[in-house]
Amino acid sequence: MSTIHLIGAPVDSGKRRVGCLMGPDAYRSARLHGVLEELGHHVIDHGNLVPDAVDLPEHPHLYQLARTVGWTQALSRAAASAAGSGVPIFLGGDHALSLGTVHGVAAQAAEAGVPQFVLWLDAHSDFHTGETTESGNLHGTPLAYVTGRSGFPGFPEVANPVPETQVCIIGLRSVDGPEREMIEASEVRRHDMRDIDEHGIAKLLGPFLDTVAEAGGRLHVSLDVDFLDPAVAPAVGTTVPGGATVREAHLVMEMLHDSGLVGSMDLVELNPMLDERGRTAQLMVDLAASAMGRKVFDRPTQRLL
Ligand code: B3U
Ligand code: MN
Ligand code: MN
Repeated sequence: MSTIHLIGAPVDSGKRRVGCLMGPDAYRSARLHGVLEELGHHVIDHGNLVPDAVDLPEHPHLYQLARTVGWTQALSRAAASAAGSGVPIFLGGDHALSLGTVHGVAAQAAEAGVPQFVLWLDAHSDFHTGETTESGNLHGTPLAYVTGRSGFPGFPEVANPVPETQVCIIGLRSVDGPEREMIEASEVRRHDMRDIDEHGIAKLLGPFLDTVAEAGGRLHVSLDVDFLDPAVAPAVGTTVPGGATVREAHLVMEMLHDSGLVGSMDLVELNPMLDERGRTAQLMVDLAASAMGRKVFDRPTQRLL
């Protein structure tokens, strides 16, 4: 059994459409704390973080740069301290929060002498830099930042970049042109929906988990709501049809639990304004429960909020 730190990260600065700031309370309303306790874990809810106050001039292209830098600083500190004493689960908030969480867990891993790996479950590759992003939305950039790319003015230095070979993205089906060029030239492992359809998701995830285990590594899992098909997870601003099924997502979570490798996790991009009777929040909580050890026969029948 583990100590689990629930850390609210109501980040809403990574894109224009607001609502993700309500995510942490939606997870609480869907009983995340109690569900994890019922699995035998020691669960501590640290409440919601606030961003550092950062004095940066408005950037001509990058939306809410100062606020996102402030979040990155605060989240990196919180992640580094929680990763040393249990499994932090970050309740988002949009995906810009991973600029900070991965920065922080990677710093703590480096200090502990453990290789840090990252599993990115997402329709998007989030591999833009501050220079390539067309939208200016920083939620589309965290993987480029934490792997050590340049083009992030005002952000903390990345002293412990995650090596590209230690990153795996699963679920891809929306990648912008410049991102595609960068990711194709990179050593990041990536699997799109076609790979899932042709091979089955277990065959994609299994070898990555083997690599983490062989390296004696620790895994950070970043779960974007849009990894899932919008038909089952409508509460997200950037819906992309053709996503993972409930079954595929649970299987991933169960394999993650069985591996014993998960050191930290982000639940991101839930926008409760767009939800239908809490079903997306509920599904995300159920997935987190599977990742923390709930078995298929223990899953409750669907209870809508
Ligand atoms: N690649 C686009 C869209 C996007 C990325 N992440 C999300 N949407 N959620 C961008 O704006 O960078
Ligand atoms: Mn994302
Ligand atoms: Mn996404």
